[in-house]
Amino acid sequence: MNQIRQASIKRIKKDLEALGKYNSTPGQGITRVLFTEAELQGRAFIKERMRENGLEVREDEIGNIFGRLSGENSDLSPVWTGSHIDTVLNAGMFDGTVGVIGGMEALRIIGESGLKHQRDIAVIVYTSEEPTRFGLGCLGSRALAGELTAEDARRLTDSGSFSSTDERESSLYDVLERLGHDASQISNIKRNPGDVHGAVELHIEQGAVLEHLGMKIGVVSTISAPTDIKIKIQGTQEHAGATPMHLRKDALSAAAELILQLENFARSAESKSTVVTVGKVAVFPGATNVIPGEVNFTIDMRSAVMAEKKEILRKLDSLVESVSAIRRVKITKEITAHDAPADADPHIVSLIENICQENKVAYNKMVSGAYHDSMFISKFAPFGMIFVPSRKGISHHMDEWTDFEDIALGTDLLAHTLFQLSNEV
Ligand code: HGY
Ligand code: MN
Ligand code: MN
Repeated sequence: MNQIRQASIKRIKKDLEALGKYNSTPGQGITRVLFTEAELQGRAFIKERMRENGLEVREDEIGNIFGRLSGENSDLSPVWTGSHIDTVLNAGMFDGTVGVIGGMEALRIIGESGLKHQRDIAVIVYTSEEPTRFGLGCLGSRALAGELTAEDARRLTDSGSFSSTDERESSLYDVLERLGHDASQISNIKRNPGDVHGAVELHIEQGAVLEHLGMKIGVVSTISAPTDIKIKIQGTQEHAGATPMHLRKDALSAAAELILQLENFARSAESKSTVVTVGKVAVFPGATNVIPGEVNFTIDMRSAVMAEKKEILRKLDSLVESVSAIRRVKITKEITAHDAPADADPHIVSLIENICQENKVAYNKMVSGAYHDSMFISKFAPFGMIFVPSRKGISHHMDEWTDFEDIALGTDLLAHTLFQLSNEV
């Protein structure tokens, strides 16, 4: 890589390990849930590091943090990079943080190169990429895309078990106000096409394709998008022994039928990117000798092909109808997110590919099975994503691991891509 100095493995390792210390479940993976003590401390750490790296720091009304490296011509639309520092429960150290720490390092080596770049370049911590606290992901990038309003923020509530101040349920709106933000202004942070010249996110792959291919770099073609559904099944709570089988309205058996059929729908879909998971099931009353009267479960469906998600939703509707009729249970369905897959910008993809080729870095063009903030950034800016490998494909787990050398290589490619984008005038 000419001119721009190589990313420092040592600095990247130090920053990732330091950020990893802000954690509410030490010894059991890393948990940094949105706006809890641990995440607020992680935010403060990143802001401090941004300032130490000579970046101008600001935060918007939903808590997106911007660290800006000024270019020669700040009137031009900027170039963005960034990701998230919030986590799922008992997570690993690299999901999201690689894009924030790597983004900071990329801006640092661009700045230190002394090479002139026209457009400002910003590294961003997007608020709440994970749905952990409020049940909906990508809150900060969704708001930037104009798809999250102050009203939505009032409607989104947590279970009350995340705020250190009191145990009652809080809305995103309340929490933002308590942090000193003017949550009524959320709708004003919306960006429009043309406001951002291009955005590139560095992220771990969270799957095992790169490792399987023996490659260190992935170039994302499309981001699979989630469709999240809540299912409630109401049967009849009765005695497990005295109730004859033909009279039962067993909510859990009905749920089991739906869940297995959903798996078949995904297995028989055309695209390999179409997947379905039921990750949360709550059974009431949850006693050994009582027929479950009520079951609530969540469906997390993903695909790079919107038509396949729509087809599975159609099949689910007719399955719900038949299971509720045959088992005489009431089944209600609430779709809480139905996002469209996002295609990476062909120009940015070829920019990243050219830089890989010039530097003889083997790469794999691939679909991202996980969703990312770039999915919403794509609504107003052309985007690209660079993947680095996840060991054994493990992610959303304390054993998540990516070699620091691989992160530094991804950072070098990111720096060159951002630098070239910032000189497109
Ligand atoms: O679930 C996802 O794809 C992301 O990690 N939130
Ligand atoms: Mn994640
Ligand atoms: Mn992530």
